[in-house]
This record gives sequence, structure tokens and C-alpha cells, in this order.
Amino acid sequence: MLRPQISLNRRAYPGEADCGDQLDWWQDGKRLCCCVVDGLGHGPLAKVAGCEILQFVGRQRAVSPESLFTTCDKAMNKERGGVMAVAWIEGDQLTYASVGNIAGYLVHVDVEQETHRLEQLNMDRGMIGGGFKRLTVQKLTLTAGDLLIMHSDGVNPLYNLEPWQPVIDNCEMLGRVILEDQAKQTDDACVLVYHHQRVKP
Ligand SMILES: [Mn+2]
Repeated sequence: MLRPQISLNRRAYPGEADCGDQLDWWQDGKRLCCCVVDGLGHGPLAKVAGCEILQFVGRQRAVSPESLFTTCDKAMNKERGGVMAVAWIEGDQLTYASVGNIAGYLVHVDVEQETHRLEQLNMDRGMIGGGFKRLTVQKLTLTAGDLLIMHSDGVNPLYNLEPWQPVIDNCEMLGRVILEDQAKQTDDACVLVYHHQRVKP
């Protein structure tokens, strides 16, 4: 299997050393799991909260999305908590769920036409550690060249990727420039970019 193309980009609230936005990915055989977390607030306590949630997901990522979000919410009940989105990719299937305001987009890229279309993924209301009423688990199909982008609310929303079209097929650079161009000065900020490659038969 090809090494997955994923870039993780993050920066703390300007002037802070610690970042409450935490993100990572794991590979289990043919299944990838990507997670983006925003620990409540910013600074050292937000970092602890963000790390706790991310570590929980790292340990429990093999269970169903419903079970993962529910148990994580319960486990963070007495903690500061935060918001999170998790994506699982297996073959061409993307499974995605988000509680709170981590934004997710599936970007359908037509390599030959040099066009792309952004599909905004679902966000359910609530907070990890503070409860949520509903979890929508989306299942979508990926085509080679497609991108999955996830970012915290410290990053201004994306409407299209026009400004970054020249680097659209370089997920390292794309993640870095989106963070540079879109990060707010008033919060921690992070961006995860996953580039779906052609799966060899
Ligand atoms: Mn935030």
C-alpha cells in the first residue's frame, strides 16, 4: 500500500506556547483514521483537553463511530472537553462524523479538467464532554485525486480552493498555505489535508 498522503498543520493562538487544537492520523491495515480536535478555549488547559480527546480516539478508533463519540463524550464528562471530527477511509469509502464546529470538506478534484467542487460535510451540534443529541455518520465515495480537508474554527471557512489551485495536488503545501492564509488571529488553528490516491488493484 502506498504511504497515505496526509498533512497535519497547526499553530497556537498568537502569543501562546500551547495549542488546544490537536490532530493526528493512524493506519490499521487498509483502514485510515484521521482526527481533528479543538480543546475548549486556548492555552495550556485547552491543550490538555485537546490531547485527552485525541488520545482517547487513538485508543478507541477501531469501534463504530457512534460508540466512539458516545464513549468519548462520557469519558470527558468531568474534563474541560472540546469538539471533534473523525474520518475513516477504507478503499474508496469515507466515513465521517463531527460534533461541534470542526469543519470538513470533501473536495472532488477533476485532474484533467483542472476543476474542483467542494462538498461541505456534516457537523452535529454539541460538545465532547458536554453532550450531543444526534450523531450523523456520513458515508461517501472517494475518487482518486479527491481531497478531504478538516479544520478547526480558528480557520476561516473555505468556499473554494481557487486561491490554492497551483498546489492542489500537493497536500503538504496545500495544508500549509491554507493555514497561513485562513488562520484567525483570535484562536488556535489547525488544518488536516488528506489526498486520496489511486488504489492499485
Ligand atoms: Mn477554536
